[in-house]
This record gives sequence, structure tokens and C-alpha cells, in this order.
Amino acid sequence: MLQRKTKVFLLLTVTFVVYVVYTWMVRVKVVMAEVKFEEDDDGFLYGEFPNSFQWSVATSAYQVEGGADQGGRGASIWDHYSHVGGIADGSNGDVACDSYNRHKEDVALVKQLGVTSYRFSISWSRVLPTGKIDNINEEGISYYNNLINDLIAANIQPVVTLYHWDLPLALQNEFGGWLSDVIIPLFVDYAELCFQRYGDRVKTWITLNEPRVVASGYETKDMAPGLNKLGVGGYRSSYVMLKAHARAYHTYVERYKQTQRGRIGITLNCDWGVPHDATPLNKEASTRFMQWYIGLYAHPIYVGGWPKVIEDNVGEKSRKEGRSESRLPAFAQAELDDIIGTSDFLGLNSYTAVIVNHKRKQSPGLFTDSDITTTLDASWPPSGSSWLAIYPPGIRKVLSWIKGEYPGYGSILITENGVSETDQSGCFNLCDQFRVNFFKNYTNNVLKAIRYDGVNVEGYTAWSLLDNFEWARGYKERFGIHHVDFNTLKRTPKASALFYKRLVENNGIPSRGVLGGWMKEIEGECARENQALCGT
Ligand code: PNW
Repeated sequence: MLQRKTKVFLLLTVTFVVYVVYTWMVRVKVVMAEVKFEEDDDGFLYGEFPNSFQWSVATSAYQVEGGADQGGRGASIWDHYSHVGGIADGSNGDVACDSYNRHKEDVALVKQLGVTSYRFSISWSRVLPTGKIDNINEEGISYYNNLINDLIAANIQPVVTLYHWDLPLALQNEFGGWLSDVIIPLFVDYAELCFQRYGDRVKTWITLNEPRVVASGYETKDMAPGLNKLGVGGYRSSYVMLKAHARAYHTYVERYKQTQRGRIGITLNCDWGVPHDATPLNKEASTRFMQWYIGLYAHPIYVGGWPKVIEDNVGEKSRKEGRSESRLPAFAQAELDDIIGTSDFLGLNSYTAVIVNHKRKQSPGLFTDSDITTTLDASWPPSGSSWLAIYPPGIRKVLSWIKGEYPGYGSILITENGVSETDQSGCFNLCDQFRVNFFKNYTNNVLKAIRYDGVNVEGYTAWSLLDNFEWARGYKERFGIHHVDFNTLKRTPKASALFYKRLVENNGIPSRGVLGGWMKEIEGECARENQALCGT
């Protein structure tokens, strides 16, 4: 038996040691207990993001590269779609931001921002002009090698998307692109080529960007390839994409992950659906909105199979339409097993929110089967894009919803978030205060999702590094934090780039006072840049 005195002594020593270790851990932020947070009267949360938080900025190949006929590149469905008049301003991506010839300038801009990583995509038809592995274009391979090497030399991690919508045209023409299972082994060949050539340096891979928007190109006329197969094109292409994603995932995990030590996931887009009111009808409608938006892709990966509500509704509608089979393709057991669990992290793109009402709809379609109408709230500030109204709490809602709906989600990497202005002819105003506010308030809601709702968000990516080719809207909608003069291709930082740099540098916004200081400095800078840009 120990003496009473010894016991007291031991207890005190243990308490002291625990205290010392704990305060040390707090200081080096092993535990977060002491990190200060302060919420403003108007609900703004000052404070830091987690220590390991990754800040990033993004582009995609067709939107910035140009060099359409350079270096042995093959045509993609977006070359075709834009050249046959699919784009609002009659433009195309032939030159875009000319990043194919100016990637060093882009890397320098990314470095200036001080971010941890840069998200870009590989153009499938630049490395495989016909889409197939029997014809590798080494010049195209070199372009991405140079880009990756320059990023790494600048201490920026490449985050690489394999498919950001620019399907090799040959594959669309030959067998219908994402409508056919023929594409699955070809996508795997392409992915494997990228793992082989770049995987020693690329540690974060994204298979597909926004399968929902890709599907809209098979469902409607609004995006390439513009097939307009209402009611079937969207579901069929989604089904094929999920299978191709899963095969690429398993290929990486089985053959490359161990030696290359990277990870691989998918990027889904999702906005928040606010029920018009608290009636059960409209609350259910907003649930259906989420299921048709993200559930169609996330459920097969995180839970298994299609969301029940989609399976039931589309099955029922298909019967009423007199079809012998559902318009929603049925998964075979082996396919279900192949798809489940195939994302090391969830890439999320989120921009806006909508008000959701229940409304029965007759016409079959990926965008009508959910029996809802969506509108933008009149109180939400508009942007340069008709679909994008500014509602910062939406991103927090989406993040928390994902945590609740898919407990096995692991972690979320926000792979896109940003806002547009419409093109202004003449003197462009680089003082984009509305975008500064957008980033300030959206990232604050991400911080709240982490701190208050316990969502595991590992990073945030601003869309976009540059004004660029905004798909069917052409160059009239500018999402860049850097302005691009599409005549001279000169890049100039907008105020939002300067703000983002401060945000990244401080891993958050420390206090109202500090923020005020940044704003003053940024206003001065963009006003000076305005003069230079406009030559006054
Ligand atoms: C994303 N919508 O697309 C894409 O990943 C980017 O390439 C694009 O430039 C960016 O967002 C901005 O639009 C979307 O109409 C395009 O709901 C449109 C919608 C959603 C996402």
C-alpha cells in the first residue's frame, strides 16, 4: 500500500504533466480547444480553419487551354458542339485563355495566391486523339508533365480531374459516348495511362466532374453532345458513368495506390433545395430535389443502388407510359458491388440554392420526374449567371445534409465554389466587391459546417483561377478571380484574388479589425489596377 502522502504527490504530478502536455498540444494545435472563435452580432464567425485545411483554385481543360489544333490534339464533343453554333455568343474554345501556351503564367498566378493546390483537368483527346490507347500523343502527354512539374517546383500540389466534359469526339460518333458500355474499358485505359505517366507526382485524382451535368448533355440540347433524349439519355449516361468511375477507381486502388500513395474520388455538384414552406408536400419535394440532384450518384457509391424514391417514381411513371421496363436502368448485383465504396473522398461543387415546390409533371425526364418546380428567392442577390443566386448558407446546408445522409462519406473536398459577373464591354471594373463578399460569406459557412456541424471538410477550391469559356454561355459570364482580356490574353488580378490570398495566408479571417484592414488595402490595389487596365 502506498502512503497517503505518496498518493497525493503522484496525483499532483500526473495532473501537472497532463496540464503541460495539454497546453502544449493546444499551442501546436494538436487539439483545437483553445483556438478562439468569435461570432459577430450579425452571425459572422471569425477564426481559423483546421490546421490541415487545403486551399485551392480550379480550371478545366476545355475552358482554358485553347491550342485546339496544336500539338496533335484530337477533337472533343465541345469542339463540335461549339462549332455548330451551340454557344450563346457564337464563341468556342479554340483559343480560350491560351493556357496551352501560357501555363507558366497560370502557375505563377496560382503561386501568388499562396494556395496548397491547383485543380485542373486533363483533356482526354489531347493525350489520346481518338480516345483510344493505341494512339498515344506524346506531345500532349508532355504538356501535362510540364504543367505538373512546374506546379510541384512552385510547391503546389496538382489535383487532377480525368474527365471534365470534353469527350473525344470519335467516341461520341462511333458508339454514342456515355450512352454505351463500350466506353467503360476505354475510360479505364485512359485513366490508367494518366496514373502511369503522372501518378508519381499526382496524389489526388478525380474521375468525373459533375456526372449530373454530363448527363444533361444526353438528356437535353443545352450541353454537348446535346442529344436531347428526354427521359432516357440522362439516366442511361449516369448509369454508364457510375460503372466507368467504379472501374477506374478499382484499377487505381488495385494497381497504383500502393506504390503511388495517392487517392481517388468523384466530384458531384449539389445546390441546396429550400422547401417553399413547411407543408409535408413541399418538404418531401425538397428531399426529392436532393435525391435527384446528388443522390442519383452518391447513393450508389455510399449506400448502394439508386435512391428508393427515384427507383419507385421512375418505375411507376415508366409503367404508366406503357413501357415494359423502367427508364432508369437496373443495376446487376455485380455492378452494385463494384460501385459501392468507390470514393476515397467526396469532391463537391456547390454554388447556389433554389426554392422547391411540389408539382406533378407529365413529361418524362431526368429534370421532371422529381415532380417539383424550382425558383430563385427574390431576396437572393443575382449573379452574371441566370441559375446562380447568392445564398451563402446553402453550402453549409448541403455539407450537413451529406453528413447526415451518408455517414460513411469520410471527408469532403470542396472542388468548386464561385460566382460570375456578366461581361462588360469597355473598361472592366476589377474591384469585384460582390465576389469578395461571396467568398467571405460562403467560406464562413464552410467554417460553420466544420466547427458547429462537425462536417469533415478537408479543403476549399475557388472557381475559377481565370475568366474562361463558360460552356454554352461562352465568354459572357466571367467566373475568374483574375480578369482575362480575350484580345490580348493578359491576366489581371481582380480584388477577389487579393482577398483570397489574404484568406489563404491567414487560414481564415481572424477578426473584424483585420478584415477591415484587408478591405482598405484591396480597394486601393484594384483601383490602381483599374487605371492600368483601362489606360487612364
Ligand atoms: C460547373 N447549373 O458547372 C463546372 O464544373 C464548371 O466547369 C463551370 O464553369 C462552373 O460550374 C460554373 O458554371 C455547372 O446550371 C454549370 O446548375 C451549370 C450548373 C451547375 C454547374
